[in-house]
Amino acid sequence: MAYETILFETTGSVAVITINRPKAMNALSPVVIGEIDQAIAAVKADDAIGAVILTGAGDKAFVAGADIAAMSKMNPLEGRAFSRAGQEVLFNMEQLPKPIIAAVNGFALGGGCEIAMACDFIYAAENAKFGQPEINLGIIPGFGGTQRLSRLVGKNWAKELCLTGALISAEEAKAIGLVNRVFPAGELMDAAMKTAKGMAAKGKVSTRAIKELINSGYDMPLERAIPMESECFATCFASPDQAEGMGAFLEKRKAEFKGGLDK
Ligand code: CO8
Repeated sequence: MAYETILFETTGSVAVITINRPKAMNALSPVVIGEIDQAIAAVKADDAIGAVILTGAGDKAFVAGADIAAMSKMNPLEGRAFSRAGQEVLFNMEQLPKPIIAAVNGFALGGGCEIAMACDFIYAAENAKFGQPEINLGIIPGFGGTQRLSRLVGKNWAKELCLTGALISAEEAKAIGLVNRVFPAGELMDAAMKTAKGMAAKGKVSTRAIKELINSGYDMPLERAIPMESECFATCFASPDQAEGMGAFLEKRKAEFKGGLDK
């Protein structure tokens, strides 16, 4: 598949999607959004890929937001269509049965922070900056920022970031729970790749179940969410990975998970 605004590469079982508009700080235009969606669909369809890294080209920006030049010409209906299209892509990322790491290598602002939050977790370079500065443009976050941010860091931090438009450092983002780990810039991709490879080698049925359970159970009352875990736990016993994982433990060898994943 030929892409115009992203790079799509695979290293063994890991796909790396790089948003590639460094001159525009990797801003998300409608074309970028569409191409990320195509790349996610390609990952979903490819059984050889077990994990994804999403990053930005260059050393300044992960994604500095939705494309302000493109948005400046939108009427309300186009604005809503753009917002909905972006939100659908982020849902597709969340529902992908394979883990996605956001490797944030610079500015992750507005839509950039939002797309990072739709990944399963965020690794950041020391120079990364996070923020929801839409309020400075007379708009609000439109790719889920008011919702995912508060779920990740709590209502008070979400309000401070969205209402002030202030940027925070990678270390501050880690302290409030937005970022999992911070690395020197030159070590970010190697660290993300190591974690992605490790996750890609796990059983696909267990990986899918864990991602689905944590995402969908998060907003549910515990008494409804916990039984879902039992059902998924039971399903794991239908996968060859369960026999392999437990067999390998008992035989004191490393498990080799080969179970498939129905799409
Ligand atoms: N969109 C388009 N172009 C951008 C963007 C952007 N978000 N960010 C940077 N650029 C461009 C600049 O215009 C500039 O282009 P040129 O060289 O042609 O003048 C180039 O990238 C380099 O940028 P700067 O010269 O500004 O570089 P600095 O290092 O001085 O500053 C910053 C970097 C701090 C990242 C600065 O560029 C900035 O503040 N960018 C805007 C950040 C922002 O406000 N982001 C939020 C956008 S709104 C949004 O994301 C809403 C999401 C939901 C949408 C819902 C749909 C309706």
